Amino acid sequence: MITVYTEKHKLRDSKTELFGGELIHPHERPSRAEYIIDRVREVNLGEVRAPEDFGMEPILRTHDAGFVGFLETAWDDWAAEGYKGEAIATCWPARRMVHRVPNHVDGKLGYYAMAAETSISPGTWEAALATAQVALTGAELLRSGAGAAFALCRPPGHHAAFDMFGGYCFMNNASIAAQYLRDHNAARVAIVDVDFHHGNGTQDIFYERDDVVFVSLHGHPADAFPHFLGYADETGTGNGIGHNYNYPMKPGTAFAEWRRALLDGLAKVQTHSPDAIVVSLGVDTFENDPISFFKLKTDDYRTFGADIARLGVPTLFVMEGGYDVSEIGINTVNVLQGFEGD
Ligand code: 5XA
Ligand code: ZN
Repeated sequence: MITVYTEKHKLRDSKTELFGGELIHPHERPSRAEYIIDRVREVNLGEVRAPEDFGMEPILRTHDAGFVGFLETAWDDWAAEGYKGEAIATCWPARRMVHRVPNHVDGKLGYYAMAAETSISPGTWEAALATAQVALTGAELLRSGAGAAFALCRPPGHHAAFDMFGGYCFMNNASIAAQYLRDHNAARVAIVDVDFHHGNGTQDIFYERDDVVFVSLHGHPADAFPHFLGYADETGTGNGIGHNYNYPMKPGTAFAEWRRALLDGLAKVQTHSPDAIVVSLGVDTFENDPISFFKLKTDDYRTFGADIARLGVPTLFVMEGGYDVSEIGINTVNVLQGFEGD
């Protein structure tokens, strides 16, 4: 399996995450991707390839132009105010307030943020743009006939909605890839999100559509971020009714129960006969993950990689979360090896 990777992810190296009322060293840090690429090389998973440049057009098929323009200039606009720290949203268009885009960067941050833990720092835009190109390059590999590919994306993407960032995510890499596949001869695409957290951004982007099916397994929103989306009764709207499947699960969920949900979700995917599958691959389901509450073990990742392979559909894996950094490489690559039957 080809891995698409660029060192440009290192440009996303924020110093602060708002966590438990403190500004801490972020869980989402460059070493995550380094452990993964090291493991890819260690097991000789396959060629490691640099991304091609697809420009902005395929990104703007998925995200609001005003939002993308905001991300592009947010750090410079913030720095121009003379602020000393990293850019963090501090006020929102909450209930019964007006949803208009303000001029001031403080207002724009609140307008476009869905969570406050994610600071914008120098290099964030460049890294987010580069990782969207990683996802697009992976999608192009599938379009040109590959049975599988791994887009080693960082920063992650699945919380980024049409016009919102947060949850460590800026642009929705998996959705951008899925849209690219739709625009290049895939009539139907399924996105299977196995990250611990609900893929609220992906759900948002495709909620009204019947050409992109979304399946997400995640910590129950009553107990887990993003808290305000991811319930089982969110099944789609308009043409999208019956194309969104959420599997929220409770604290302490172990692999047997998680896998039952996965197999049910994969059976749903099969009923839609997709031409391609995009897997939002987070490994923060791991038993020792510091911010999550499922109990998957290292060998379980191989098992469910094989489960996904049994669908027999071209599959693009797109990296999302996972914060037990020393184990992230082995857990991630176990999925890919399980898929390949190694
Ligand atoms: O998949 N999403 C994540 O791993 C980030 C969660 C951020 C929680 N504040
Ligand atoms: Zn996650």
